[in-house]
Amino acid sequence: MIRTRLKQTAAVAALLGIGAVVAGAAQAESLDQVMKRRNLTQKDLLSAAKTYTPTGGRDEFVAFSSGGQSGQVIVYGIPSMRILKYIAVFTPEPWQGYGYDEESKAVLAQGKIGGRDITWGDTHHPAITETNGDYDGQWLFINDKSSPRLAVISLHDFETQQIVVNPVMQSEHGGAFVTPNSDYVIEASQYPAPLGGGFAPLEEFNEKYRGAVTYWKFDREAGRIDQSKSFSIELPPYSQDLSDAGKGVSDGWSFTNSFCTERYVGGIERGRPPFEAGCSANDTDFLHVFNWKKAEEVYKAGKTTKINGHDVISLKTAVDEGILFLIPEPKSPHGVDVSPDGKYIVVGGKLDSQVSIYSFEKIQASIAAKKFSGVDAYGVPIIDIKDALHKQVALGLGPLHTQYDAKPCVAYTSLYVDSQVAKYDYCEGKILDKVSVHYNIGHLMSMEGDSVHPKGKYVVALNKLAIDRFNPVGPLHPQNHQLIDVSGDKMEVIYDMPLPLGEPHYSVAIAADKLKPLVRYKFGTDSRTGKTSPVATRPGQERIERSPGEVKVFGTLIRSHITPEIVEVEEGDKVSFHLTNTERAEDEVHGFAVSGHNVNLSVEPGKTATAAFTADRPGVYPYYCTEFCSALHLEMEGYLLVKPKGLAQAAAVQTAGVTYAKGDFDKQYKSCVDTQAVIDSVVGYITSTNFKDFPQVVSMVEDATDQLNFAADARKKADEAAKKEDWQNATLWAGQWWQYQVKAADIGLRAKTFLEQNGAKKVK
Ligand code: RUQ
Ligand code: CUA
Repeated sequence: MIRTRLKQTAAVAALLGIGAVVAGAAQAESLDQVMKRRNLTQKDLLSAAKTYTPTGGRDEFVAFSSGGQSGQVIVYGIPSMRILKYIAVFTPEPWQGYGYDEESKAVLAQGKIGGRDITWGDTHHPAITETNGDYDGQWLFINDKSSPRLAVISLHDFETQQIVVNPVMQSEHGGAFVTPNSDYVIEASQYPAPLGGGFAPLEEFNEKYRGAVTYWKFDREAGRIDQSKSFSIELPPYSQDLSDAGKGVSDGWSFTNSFCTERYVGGIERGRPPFEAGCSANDTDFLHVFNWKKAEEVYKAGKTTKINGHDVISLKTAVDEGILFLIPEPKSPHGVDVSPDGKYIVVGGKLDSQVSIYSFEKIQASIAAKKFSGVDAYGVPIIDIKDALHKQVALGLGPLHTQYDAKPCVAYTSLYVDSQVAKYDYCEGKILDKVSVHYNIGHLMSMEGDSVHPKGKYVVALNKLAIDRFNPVGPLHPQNHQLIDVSGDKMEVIYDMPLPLGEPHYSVAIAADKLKPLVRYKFGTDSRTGKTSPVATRPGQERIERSPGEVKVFGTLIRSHITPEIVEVEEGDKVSFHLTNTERAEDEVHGFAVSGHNVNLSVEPGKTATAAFTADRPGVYPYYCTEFCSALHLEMEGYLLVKPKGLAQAAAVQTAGVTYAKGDFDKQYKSCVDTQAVIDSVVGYITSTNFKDFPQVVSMVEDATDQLNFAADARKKADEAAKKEDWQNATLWAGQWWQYQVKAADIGLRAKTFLEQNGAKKVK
């Protein structure tokens, strides 16, 4: 039966916050009592105060962390360390509809290798686009180490828009690293293999196996990597590792280090000592120094070989043209990080106790004087380490990665074996401080720490093991990101954040105010192309198009209904639902799930997304909205009816079992009129303020106005039915009128609260 008027008025009153008084709470605990009960020290309180972010508060920095084997990117705030989002990149993720709607399936399909779906990725190194060496907050890149690929993520909507497969490598690690204006995204291979794929026996390792470095051209206007303007350089079969682009004085150059320059091939089962023994036998490996500007000229001059349609500068050409040089670097090197001014290149050695700091000026002097100590087995000139080193600093065991501080000459290096972060002066070669972390730190991240203007303040330790830091959750432990306050002379660990999603490798943090993400999409946007979708549908234009064997549904989503609500197809039909969210209200996302068909969409305001499948099993399949979007979210539902092939036309849709009389209509009508009075008072309050100075409120008012227009329309239908004494439809339409009123009241209240909390002024 229809709700009583009393119930309805109470519901609206509750919405408007005119509720009963809550019973008095127990006496609040004092700070001292809480400290005693939870065994906290003054230092703990200080850490809490440095990281605690009160409700509604925002973070100063936003971090983008690799999600490791999850194939995603993790976004969190600093200093609160609150996780804000997982961006689906290489792996399907149903909440975002990624891999479930046709638009994102097209992005994932770009990442197929040899026609095979690769439904995960091993993400390692994110990079934010730079303008003159500063983060600009527009785009994010991340690599997949396992299947050499690179993804482009838009920071306008935090969605993955492109995946490119490396055409020559079989694995990679040294990506993604950007040049100071993001003209190129660097990706270096890891384990050598024949370039472009294909088989070669391990006996021909030295002749047929190769490494490579790819310079992916980034087209800023298009927001896409332009594969036709990208090129690679063939490299010796060393295991190339991390990379970094030069900046400032070293702009135009890039650096990639390596391990296993022994070119050792293991094979325990063949009676050979393992890779790890043979690959760490030498005292030094090679830092690769590239003149990429020169390489770009050589590529543009056409001095390349095509491999899989991709331009590759051969090793011989690279040597002849002065593009590639090698410098020894000690003991299983790992990270290579160029200083903010571009003058120094810091290399860590996993089996070393010191970092090696190379001077770009000295490297250039050796190259200019052609002062080489010899060539490697492939004829690449080698610069003597003594001629290139600025300093070596003994920091501790297992230095890996380096990040920079806002203060000149100050750097932080992770010490994997010692489980410490070392802070030091790399100009003078002096240790300044050390702090213990938990445990076995890999990368570390300072704020904008690989740009030309690092911001200091915080360093995050990205630890490889958590061991005893958190409540046990089984043998697979969470990862541990530890926040370190580096604003004073002594570094202090102030927060432990467990990360339950893959092993994060590198991460980058940007000042939050540089990010300008969208609140809603322009009407009908295909978020994966960033363009207006050809299947976007305006309200009132909803339709079902049929052709033999195919049914296309052009629908809309708005609180709290899916249009159309009933879709009938025949067994075997190819069905596609093209759904547009017509909301303008912030955060009013609708989902769309169809029982038994592996369909879930996330349709944010303005977005158009498509679910497509073959209706191959006759049956009745409810579909519904999967986001709790409104009070009648559960009623945001519909039916997909899949008729057995050849079944005669079904009868028209029956109405529900309840019948309504004039009394029901009158009750409902009265309730709507009462509700209108409440709405009018809220509207009166809002319009009496300077609400136009608050863009958020303006958009809420627009949305409420929409809802009230819908309400007026439903009221008209109720009136018309009442005139014909069709009490059934009159009552139902009056009920719908009330639904729209409730939505308007809900938004009105949100606007009112916002105005009250943000100091709106009375203007009339
Ligand atoms: S990795 S722990 Cu960057 Cu892939 Cu060093
Ligand atoms: Cu839309 Cu729930």
